[in-house]
Amino acid sequence: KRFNVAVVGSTGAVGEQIIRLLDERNFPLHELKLLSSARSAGKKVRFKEREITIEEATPESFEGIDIALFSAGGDVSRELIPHAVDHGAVCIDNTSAYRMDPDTPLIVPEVNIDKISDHRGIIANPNCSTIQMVAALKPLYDRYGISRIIVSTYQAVSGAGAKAIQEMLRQSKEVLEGREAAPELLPVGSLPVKHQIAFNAIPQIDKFTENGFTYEEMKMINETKKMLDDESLEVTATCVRIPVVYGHSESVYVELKSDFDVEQVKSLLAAAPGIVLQDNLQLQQYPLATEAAGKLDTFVGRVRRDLSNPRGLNLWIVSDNLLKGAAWNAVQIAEYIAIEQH
Ligand code: 11C
Repeated sequence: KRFNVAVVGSTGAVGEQIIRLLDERNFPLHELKLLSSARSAGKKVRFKEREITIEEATPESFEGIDIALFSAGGDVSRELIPHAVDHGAVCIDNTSAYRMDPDTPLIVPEVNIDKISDHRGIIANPNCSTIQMVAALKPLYDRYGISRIIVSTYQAVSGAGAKAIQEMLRQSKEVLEGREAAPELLPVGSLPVKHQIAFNAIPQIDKFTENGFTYEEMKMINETKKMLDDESLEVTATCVRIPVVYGHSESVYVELKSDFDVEQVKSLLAAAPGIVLQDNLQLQQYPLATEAAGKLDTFVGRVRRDLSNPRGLNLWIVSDNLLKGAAWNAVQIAEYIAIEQH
């Protein structure tokens, strides 16, 4: 079977990667429809020796579509996904709109592919910083159990979109030329106060919720519990934006429920699907955002036992936030749907 696929948000940082992956991985396509806001409609995109003209996404765009991949922001998803579902499409949503909806499975294939069929037309793709963390922790969760996770993130500007990349590069140039860096977008486009990202670290990703955590931090907490199907899991997160273009890095401390052997932990990680262990201290080998950029895997290193808690484990987890953190996880889900419906 070949599928009619729509990509909503075709010109965005994630949409572009989705289109590239569908092409490179030879997804069984019948027709590919590229959709966007009215502003980008009319642009042409090269796809397998031909050009596809981007069309404006409307409720009628989804007639005849089998699979629709959304990455145009939560508001667009909330508005258009119900129409796409009415037209019979299975929607893979890359925004936070439906992630915590009890009827919507939240899927990282390496973690909970068994839940992929439990949908009513919508499958949610988790937040980028959550995806790479749960992908790496799942083999440890299954083998030892996890009682507590403490994560601090070092997140790339591309997570905030193509404009944030430009802002970081522009500010870096301004600082290097001895001028004042003019913040225009980060930390959050819609909020009035802006901070310099060049040569800086901003401990705010997304807006603040009432409890003092940001939405990004709450996504890591809530989505992790949902995917591991464990409300008793204790999770705390501090999410920080740093001047890196591609690749989120995470310092993760976990408390395991049973005794572990560090070498066995490394073996489990090395054998886990989608995980690459990079941990050789003699060679100063550990995951780096510059090396993870452009790759589909999640990289784990600096694996070591905590000095005060023998069941505490420290890890450094890095992945390309636009790929495993977004486009690749979504295309992987689409590939599973294609196999299922074959
Ligand atoms: C960031 N994690 O790095 C965000 C981007 O809920 O899909 C992804 C937001 C989301 O800014």
